Amino acid sequence: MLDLTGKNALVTGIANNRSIAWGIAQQLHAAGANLGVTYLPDDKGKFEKKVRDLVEPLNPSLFLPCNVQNDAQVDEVFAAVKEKWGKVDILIHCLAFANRDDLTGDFSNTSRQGYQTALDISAYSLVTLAKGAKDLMTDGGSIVTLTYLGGVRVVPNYNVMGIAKAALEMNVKYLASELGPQQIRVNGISAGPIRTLASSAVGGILDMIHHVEEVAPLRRTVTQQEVGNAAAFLCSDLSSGVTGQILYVDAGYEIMGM
Ligand code: NAD
Ligand code: 0WE
Repeated sequence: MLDLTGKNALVTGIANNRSIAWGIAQQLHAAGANLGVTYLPDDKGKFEKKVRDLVEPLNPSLFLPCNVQNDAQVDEVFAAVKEKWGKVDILIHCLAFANRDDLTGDFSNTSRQGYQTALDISAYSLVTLAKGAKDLMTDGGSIVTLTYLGGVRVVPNYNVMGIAKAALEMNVKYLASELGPQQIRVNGISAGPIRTLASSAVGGILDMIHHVEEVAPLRRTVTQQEVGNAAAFLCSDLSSGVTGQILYVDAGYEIMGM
């Protein structure tokens, strides 16, 4: 049985009710986990209110601002986790960002600044969050991140995000190797395209979704709930022998060559 009762789970990356992180948070909650939620703060606090109202039914015992580009804010998150929970069992890393201009046109036009931003927010952030979490994972733990096929193969316009996902997937392996002796497992889920705030801002996403619906073995795309179920599995003892892996939750699309 998939049972996460007594587990403390820190979930990053919820922006709205379409977020993959929201799908994951709901499944972790359904499996009995105690939730902590971080959100990206903005000047007007509109984002905070929206996410706070959304997650309220899941009774998170922690609700904290965390811009992963802000080291002090990351430190404050883990200080609060230590004070409130004493230990953490699960870390969900479910965030990415590249400048919009860098997700269209020629990849060779990517600026140094754009490259750094994408890699910093989308890949380095897993390293810094894992560093904060590992000392609090005193009973072992599970770290799960979200990746995409564009980090392994060329997907038109994914551009610098593909390089960030390639780095993220190697972060998974190096972290799994380092943290394994402490019984901390680190895995990634490579999700197929899903309509979310981030993906809907991308030109042509609907065409990509239709392509997957025609070509993927299951002849459809996947849902936030299906990704959430896979995450719950990777966070539970059912996957106790699995670390350093990328699990494709993509309706089978990745196996196809033609
Ligand atoms: P989303 O827009 O709902 O989530 C992205 C999150 O990143 C948001 O909550 C946003 O606040 C957060 N974020 C951005 N910059 C941040 C920063 N500096 N500090 C902290 N948080 C920051 O979109 P999503 O599609 O749910 O994306 C979640 C993850 O899933 C991403 O890693 C994305 O690459 C991955 N993914 C998405 C798809 C898809 O098709 N939607 C497919 C595969 C993988
Ligand atoms: O990882 C992602 C989305 C990542 C993303 C999206 C945006 C749009 C808005 C990162 N940064 C931004 N910045 C913005 O300003 N996906 C896997 C979804 C996605 O994005 C694509 C895709 C797919 C699929 C971009 C191009 C091609 C395909």
